[in-house]
Formats: sequence, C-alpha cells, structure tokens
Amino acid sequence: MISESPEKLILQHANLNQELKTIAEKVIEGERVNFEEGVYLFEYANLSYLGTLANFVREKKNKNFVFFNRNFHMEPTNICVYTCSFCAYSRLIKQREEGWELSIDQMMELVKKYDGKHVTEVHITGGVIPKQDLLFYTNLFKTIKAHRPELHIKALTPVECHYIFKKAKVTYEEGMRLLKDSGLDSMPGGGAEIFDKTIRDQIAGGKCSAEEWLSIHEIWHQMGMQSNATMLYGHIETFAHRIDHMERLRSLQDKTKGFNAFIPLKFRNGNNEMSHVPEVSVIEDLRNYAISRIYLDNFDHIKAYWAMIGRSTAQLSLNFGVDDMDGTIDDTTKIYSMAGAEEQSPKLTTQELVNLITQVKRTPVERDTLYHIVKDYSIS
Ligand code: V47
Ligand code: SF4
Repeated sequence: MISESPEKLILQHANLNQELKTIAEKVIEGERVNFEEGVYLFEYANLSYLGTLANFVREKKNKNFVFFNRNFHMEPTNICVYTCSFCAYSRLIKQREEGWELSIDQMMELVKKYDGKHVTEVHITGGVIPKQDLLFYTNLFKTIKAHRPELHIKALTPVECHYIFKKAKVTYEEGMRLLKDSGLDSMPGGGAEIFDKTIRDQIAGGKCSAEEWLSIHEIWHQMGMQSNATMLYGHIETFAHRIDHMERLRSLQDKTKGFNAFIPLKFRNGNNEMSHVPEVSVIEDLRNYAISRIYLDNFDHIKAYWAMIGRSTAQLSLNFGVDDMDGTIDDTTKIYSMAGAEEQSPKLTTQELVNLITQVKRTPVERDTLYHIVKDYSIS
C-alpha cells in the first residue's frame, strides 16, 4: 500500500479553512507558528487536524521512539510556607502534625533501598520549609553522591531555589553554583504553573514570579546545565495564557537551548481550594499536548506524566505529539494522588511501561535523564 504523505493527509482534512491551511503549511515547511496562530489552534482546530500535525512534528524529531527512564521520587517534606490554591499536598506549618519532614538520614534510607537496582535518576521535590535550607540540600546532594556517584540528581525547582537562596543571602548565581558543586545534575520543570501575573497571583501567590522562575533556569543553562519546564493547565487560565506561557519558554530556549522536555500538567481538582473548578476533558488534554508539540518547535521532547493523567491517556498522547513517558517512578510520590489523579500509587515496572508503549505500536527506548540512550527495545 502506498502511504499518503503527512502533508497530503493534513491538507485533505474536510472543512479546512484558509487559516488552518496556512498554519499547516507553515508547520510542514518547518516555519514557526506565531502567538495569534497558537491561540487560533486552541480556539478552532479539531482534534484530528491537531493530531496529524503534531504527529508529523513528533515523528520528524523523534521518529517512532518513546523515551522513558528508570527513576524514583523522594519528597523531603509536604509542609510548605506557600499556599498555592491548586495544591492538595502541602500542609501549612501550623498543620505540621499532618505532614512529614524527612532528615538526611531518612532520605538516605530511601536511596539505599535502590542499592543494586537499575535506576539512573532520583527526582527530589516537595514543599518549602525554613529547616530544609541551602545547607540541608547541599549536604543531601553530597551524601547521595558519596553513596552512589553515578545516580543522576534531578532536584529543586526555582520555587525552592528562590526561597533557600534568599534565606542564605546568596545571589541566584552563587546559589546555583553551590548546588552544582554539591552534586545537583539537573532541574525538574515544576513551579512554572502559569506565567501570566494575574493568574499566577490568584493560584500561586507569594512564590517566585514568572521572571524569577525563568531567570533561575537561564542561569542554570548558562552554567552548561539542563532542565525541564512544565505548565499547569485547565483551571482558570485562558488559551492566550497557555500560549503566552509557551512563548516565554520558547524565547528562553532560543537563547540557551537548555530545556530538555516540556511537560503539560493537567490541573486535578481533588482536595484543594480549587475543587469547584471542573477538570478539562481528555480531548482537551490531547489538544493541549498537540498544540504544545506544534508551538514549541525548539523543544526536543514533550512528556506525558502518566502518574498524573493515567496510563490510557498517556498511551493516547503518543499520537498527539508526546514522545516521552517519564519513568517507572517507583516511589512514595503523593503530589498527584492527593489531588485526585488516576494513579493512586504510581509505580510501573519497566516491562509494564514497555508493554504500554508497544501496545500502541511505538518503539520503547530507555534513556537517562539527559536523553542518552540506555536501551533501544527495537534492537534485541
Ligand atoms: O509545580 C501540584 C503540579 C508540579 C497539582 O521535570 C499539580 O521531569 C495538577 O513539576 N493538579 C510538580 N498539578 C511536579 C513536576 C514534575 C512532575 C514530573 C516530572 C517532572 C520533570 C516535573 O506539580 C507543581 C505543580 O505544577 N501540581 N498540584 C494539582 N492539583
Ligand atoms: Fe508549596 Fe509547591 Fe504546594 Fe505551592 S505547589 S503549596 S509551593 S508544595
């Protein structure tokens, strides 16, 4: 059978108006979609058009591969000085008895549970408390590296960094250098939420601003290091706010090329102060993945965090621009289960993750955090 070219498939779509035709042609030619066109896609493009176009971009960048890694998560505390209204996880300092607060020794007990096991990354993130300061984290990273030097430490978002640097009275540059010298290998994408100030003030007031979030990543990238970026979507933001968020990330990526993956995080409304805000549908999730893939032309990877959206939607997303499924996770992570995510106890064996990927006829590739290939499952 002769397969149709993706160009033909897209342009053959029924009811394709001139605007959508122009956007499709631009994407196929490798041209950048602008702000207005991004918003237009959110407002008017149907799922099948978006899927075809996003898949075209995805396969051009990443062929049939779906990346994952073997990682575990650690959350040093769920107590937090901040009060983000979407957060189901944090306990205020005054509700301390409902929270946990791990010492370095307790965290090392968790690390040692993985001794002799094939994991390449530990992902460390959580609440923000005065006690877990710059000294705590530099000691933690040094202790992990002394025990297991090759374990990649992906830890701390600009929210935590901004707080601990201010408390230690060091500049962002000095703070990031100290963390790097203590063993921090890369930064996860959290804390970005939504950059627009009016929305950010309403849902994440008090924590680092959009400018501060971007500045910390920029400094980290200028040190030759890499990180991820997230976007919390599907709450009170508009489509224009989502594109504005992606636009700011795209501009920074043009400058530094330091971002590895973009991870859209669907707002979950369980047990938080925004429980009255309905969650968006799976269709909206897929549309959002696809537009992210189309808009962020300088990001190599779009990640579906299966622990958050569930395995089936993560599988579906692999046809809507996504090429990365995060990892086996295997952890104690509570941040999503407490907010009502499908996966109440997120843990997948490598074989289960590989099966999810092969079920949808994609090729699983185990990677390390920086996307070096550990195992290509198409090569036996
Ligand atoms: O910044 C908190 C989000 C993020 C809710 O870099 C919520 O590889 C939805 O950033 N509904 C932290 N989202 C997690 C994170 C992450 C996860 C996986 C991989 C990577 C990576 C990064 O979780 C927070 C916030 O945006 N979050 N509560 C909620 N109710
Ligand atoms: Fe604290 Fe992070 Fe929860 Fe905000 S999202 S309250 S910063 S743990």
